[in-house]
Amino acid sequence: MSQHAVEANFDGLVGPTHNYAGLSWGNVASKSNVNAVSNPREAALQGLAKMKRLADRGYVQGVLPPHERPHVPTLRRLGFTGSDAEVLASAARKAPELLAAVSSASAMWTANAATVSPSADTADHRVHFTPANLGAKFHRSIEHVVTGRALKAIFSDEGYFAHHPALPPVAQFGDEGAANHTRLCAGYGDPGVELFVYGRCAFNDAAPAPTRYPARQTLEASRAIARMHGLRDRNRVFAQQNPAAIDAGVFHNDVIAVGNGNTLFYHELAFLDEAAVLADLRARLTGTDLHAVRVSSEDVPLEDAVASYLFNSQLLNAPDGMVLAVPGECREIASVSRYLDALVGDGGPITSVEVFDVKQSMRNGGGPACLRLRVVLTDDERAALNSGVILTDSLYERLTAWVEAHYRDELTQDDLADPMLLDEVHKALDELTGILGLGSIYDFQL
Ligand code: SUG
Repeated sequence: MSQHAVEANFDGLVGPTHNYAGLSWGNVASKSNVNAVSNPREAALQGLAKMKRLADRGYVQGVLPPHERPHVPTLRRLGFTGSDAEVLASAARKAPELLAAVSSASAMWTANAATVSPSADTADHRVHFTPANLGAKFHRSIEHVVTGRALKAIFSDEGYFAHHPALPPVAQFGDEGAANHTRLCAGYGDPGVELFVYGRCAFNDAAPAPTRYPARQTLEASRAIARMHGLRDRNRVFAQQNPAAIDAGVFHNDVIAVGNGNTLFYHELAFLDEAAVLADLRARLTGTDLHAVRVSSEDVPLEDAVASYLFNSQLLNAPDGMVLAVPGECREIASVSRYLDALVGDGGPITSVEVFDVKQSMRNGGGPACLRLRVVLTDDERAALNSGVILTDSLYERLTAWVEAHYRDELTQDDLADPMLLDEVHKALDELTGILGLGSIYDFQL
């Protein structure tokens, strides 16, 4: 039976150590901005402004907290000893690449936080969450512990919410969460089809795979999550990403496709077998017909799609159709800007475009869609969650003041070893868990 449900978007609040360390081979923006000076304050305020604009438009908007960085416990696990200040100084001297990795604010990209299956799709009719192991990159592989704690603190009612541990931390189960997962449905409360997109098959060496850049998500990981979440065959489709797209810098599927409701907006080079993906979706989607909005290479060459992050947009229901919330870079690239102008007038499902400035995040390869985790919730589930994380006018004001009080406006790689930075972060995050009503979720608090 279908219930009224909404899509809530939980954005990652950018952490105080946001920096450009060039940590993500395969992510063109991350590599090309290595060692640039970041502005954590501006980054966090850009993120909050995006959340506020969407909340003002009536969308349910939540906030997920940043993580404790630099993560000193990880440096200790890697053999650094002494006081916290000594650990930081010694890591900076002997292994600056490790200090950079444990200092990344990458938890801001909450599309990678977890895979979420709405209760309308799952066997036990609960919302299921699996934090992503993010095993492809060391700096991201340390996120799932605190992500899991935060999700449990927010969605704590076991009558409505089920939490699974991250998959085994090996490359064969590489899992990147919702960045490789999108859901198509008639209404949000109706059973839907969850599309899991993987980059390679881990247990089949003969299967096609990219040759230049890594494929982060495996078929085996996607299948395991679908099993854990209790999805039936009619509720899920597995599709392989086009290896050539990964080799062109499409490190997650959400850099080349996005779905909402009955609409899949994608580039013609997104999937290895486009026709099969569409046929599989059509065969399973009930109560509506699939709208495939296909962008050709002729209209938008793959490299323009990667540079503009056209597909890393949020596709949201609007009163008169759907709105595409795009990053500002889409208006700076001629082919993409032209395409968007034509798209809104073509009589299709996407009826408007809104531009968001998330430049600080974009320089690390994170657009509007990377910054949010979608959680479809029925009215009862929404009433059951910890509402301290839902953005209201007053929470927005408190968070803005909190950022202004605690964040620096400039951060370089050298600053990461500054013991004062660690103190600032602990103080800020301790205050934040109070503001959001999360209890203790950080190692330094436990
Ligand atoms: O995992 N960048 C992130 C960007 C994640 C984007 N998310 C989605 N597409 N959903 C990544 O590659 C770069 C950090 C640095 O280089 O400092 C980074 O981790």
